[in-house]
Amino acid sequence: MVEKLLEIVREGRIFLQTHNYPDPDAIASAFGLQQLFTHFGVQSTICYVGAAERASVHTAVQEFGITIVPYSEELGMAEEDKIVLVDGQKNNANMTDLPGDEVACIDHHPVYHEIAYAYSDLRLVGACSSIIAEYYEKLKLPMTSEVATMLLYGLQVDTGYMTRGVTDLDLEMFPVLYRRADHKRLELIASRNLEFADLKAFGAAINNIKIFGKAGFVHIPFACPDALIAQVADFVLSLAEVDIAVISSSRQNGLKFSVRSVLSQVHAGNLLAGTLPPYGNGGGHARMAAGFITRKNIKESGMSSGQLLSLLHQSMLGYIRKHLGSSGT
Ligand SMILES: [Mn+2]
Repeated sequence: MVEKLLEIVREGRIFLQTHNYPDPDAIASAFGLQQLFTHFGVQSTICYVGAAERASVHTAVQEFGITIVPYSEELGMAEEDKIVLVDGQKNNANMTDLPGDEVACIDHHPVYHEIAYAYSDLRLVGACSSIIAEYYEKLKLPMTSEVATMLLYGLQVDTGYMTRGVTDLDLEMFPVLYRRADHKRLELIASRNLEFADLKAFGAAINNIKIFGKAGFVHIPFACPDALIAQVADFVLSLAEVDIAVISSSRQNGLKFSVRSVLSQVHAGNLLAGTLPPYGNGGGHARMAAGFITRKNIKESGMSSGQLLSLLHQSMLGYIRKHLGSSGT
């Protein structure tokens, strides 16, 4: 019950930590929760690691005056400070371990590391925004148009405009948010989800794509933020020939993966969880997943990142073929 969470945050310094490189759902959930807390006189700081440089997030943050603080030592976060994790979980590759105490976790991703939080609300729903929206309903709190618009945006982005991973909770929260949202502002934010510089990544995708049966593999030979890789993955998936998209991007600290699947036989999360170890790890939903291999692990593999990548593509293809049966690729 959310009442328990309110009890936990009543005392101490409260941080709402989103996953690294927060996306619209992460920002919306943190913002919604921050505003919910203020109804009970609880002040909190939204923080994250990485950058929130994406246009989609940037425009929303500016439009609604949301204060999000990139983590730095200047925040003076201490061990006794309380962290509420939002849209991600402790020990995930995309959730940096900050000095504070992770007392709570609200997330919609599968659980890969069992952690005992004082409060946890982990549900496999389409968006974390839906969980936060339900808190307002349960507590019978008024929701501002800013919060409703952001939560609706988060719900729409994470579910591909209600086309993937949609659960009953998402369906229940959609009209609640829809009626309260400011659709003019939502349209403005949603219309700015790409930047000129992003076209380079789409260009690389167009030049480098390899298609085997229903699977499309793209390697982007430079660093891309998570959200951009996800957008490239959606773009590749939109090809008529492709039902499973595997995108990777070379980063200074390793290799980042994003997978999309519209085939029920191929679970995107299991595909990464089943092929990246022992070099790296990954996981996620049936329809979308992410993974990472550190630079250190690439080195220890004794292979170049190109060699490792083609090995992984082979094993992913093997995995896909096995799960599609002979009718597949
Ligand atoms: Mn999310």
